[in-house]
Amino acid sequence: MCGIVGAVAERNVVNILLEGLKRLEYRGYDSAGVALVDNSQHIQRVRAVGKVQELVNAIEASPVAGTTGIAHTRWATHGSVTEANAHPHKSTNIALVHNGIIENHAPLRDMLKEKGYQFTSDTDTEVMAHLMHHERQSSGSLVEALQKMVKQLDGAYGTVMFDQNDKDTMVAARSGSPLVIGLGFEENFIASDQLALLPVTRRFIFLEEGDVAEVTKTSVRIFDKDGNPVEREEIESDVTHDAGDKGVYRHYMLKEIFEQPISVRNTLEGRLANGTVIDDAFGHNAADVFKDIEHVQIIACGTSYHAGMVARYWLEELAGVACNIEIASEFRYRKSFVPKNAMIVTISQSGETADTLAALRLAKEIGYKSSLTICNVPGSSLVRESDFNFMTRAGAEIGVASTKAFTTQLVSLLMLVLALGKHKNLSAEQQQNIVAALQSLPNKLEESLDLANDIEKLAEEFADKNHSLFLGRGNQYPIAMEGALKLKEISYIHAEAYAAGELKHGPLALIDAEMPIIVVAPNNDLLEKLKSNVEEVRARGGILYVFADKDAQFASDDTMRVLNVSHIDEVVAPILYTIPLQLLSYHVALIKGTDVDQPRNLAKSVTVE
Ligand code: HGA
Repeated sequence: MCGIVGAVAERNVVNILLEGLKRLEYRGYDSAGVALVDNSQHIQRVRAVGKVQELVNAIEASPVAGTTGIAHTRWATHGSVTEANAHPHKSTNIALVHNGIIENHAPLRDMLKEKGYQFTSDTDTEVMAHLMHHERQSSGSLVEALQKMVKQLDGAYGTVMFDQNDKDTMVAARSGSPLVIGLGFEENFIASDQLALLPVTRRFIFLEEGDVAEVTKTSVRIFDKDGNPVEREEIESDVTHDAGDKGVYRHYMLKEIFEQPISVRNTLEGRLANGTVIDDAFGHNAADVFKDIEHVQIIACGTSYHAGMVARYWLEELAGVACNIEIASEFRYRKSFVPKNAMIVTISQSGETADTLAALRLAKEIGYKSSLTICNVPGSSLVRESDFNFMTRAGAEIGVASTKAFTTQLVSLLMLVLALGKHKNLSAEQQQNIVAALQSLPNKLEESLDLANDIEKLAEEFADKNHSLFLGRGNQYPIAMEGALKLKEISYIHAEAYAAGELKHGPLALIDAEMPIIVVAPNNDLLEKLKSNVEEVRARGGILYVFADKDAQFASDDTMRVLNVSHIDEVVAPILYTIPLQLLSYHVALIKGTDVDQPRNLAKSVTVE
């Protein structure tokens, strides 16, 4: 999603801004821009459609410089992808960037037009620039104007701006979209993600909901939502931008697929002892709260939702804890029943997913007893707003299509099953078995990566297809869903997933030789049922690609290609079977020549609803 970088310094900040934007590229965007001011007190603005490199090229062709500047990568929500709609937006002396959506932009636009303001874009954001200009006329300072301006907004914003007539000051406001201030020596910064500022500082202040800030070279003043001056804690970040380099890999996605054995080791590290998960792994005193939990409500979107679906099978079957799962964008807009002693569990790679964050806030309001987030980004909004957090430790994930974030979410959720189950149905022996299965996982994941060459060959048969069907049963059904999502995301092939038992209730009508059917078939209690479903497909001329346990006794023939996956304890099988499906999508996309790391229309961290 959109990214923001801002700087106020003695030196020319243009390269700091451009480097910051490059570090935010992984989030996905469609256009980019910068606005700067220097002693001439005139806003210099450059915007370009496409990659940050297009903006860099434009600046090389006609250089701009300034000691104060703001920059933005846009992922359009209102108004098409054009240079005129790219941020920063201007209103005479004001330049402004914005992440989020202003819901009352239409009436504000009408009101501002009546006052004589002329609009040059179709964005919701431009109303903020003009409104800011309007309020500036009657305010003693820029920050006062911003405080008056945000009171008139409905919707979500992380916004940063400057006034060419007050050139050493940036002001910013946060409501529903994250912002972090980076502290330097006689220079200060602001960004929507700390990764953007790691080359210039490690000292950060995270703005809280409703905060308004004024940032100069030597000072930071923050006001809360009621306008009171507040101190926010300064944090020394230990985040590393290890993902800056693709190494030997052609794409970040492939690198991240191959990193999974290490990522999973990191997720497990220091959290298992004496045959179970250590009590404080979920936070100090987590066990005191967890022992009374009778119901878990999982909230997530996209890939994280699929991780949550697997967790529902585990929690009910192993821990004996009732579990519901719902997509965040649905949960947040309906009245739901709050069960007794219920905990809300949110899952998000970025910790900034707008719908998930809104769902968490709603859950707290309507009476959930406690909250836990499973998240990959320390210090993110979900982490800060939840009672407990469990970091997945996948490392920065740059590929837009999630891979290692998903498998580490699954590992984290299985550890949650241990943490809750030890107070419920899970015997010491079962806990030990799960721990042993988890510990065996990194090596098994390494073995499964050896399938890459076979899968590359198999992918050739997919590349000219327009549709595909993924089948699984039990806790492999969500893995089939995740496999279908991956294929859609990066190869643009229409892919659907079905619980295999549902085939005869409709989708069998679709089967023909042009519709590859992908089946995940571990050797479990449901194997015989799954084999019957496979036969139903074969009887109708379908071509099958089966990822099967080597003891499951599937044999390749004219209508069925079988790839054997190492045998693994059933409880962690969903994690293992994810890998071949990721590899399949990757290789199909490669053959199709799509943009694997930044698929069209998609963004990494979905900070708008
Ligand atoms: N609504 C603004 C900003 C969009 C955004 O934050 N995307 O992540 C626009 O459409 O320009």
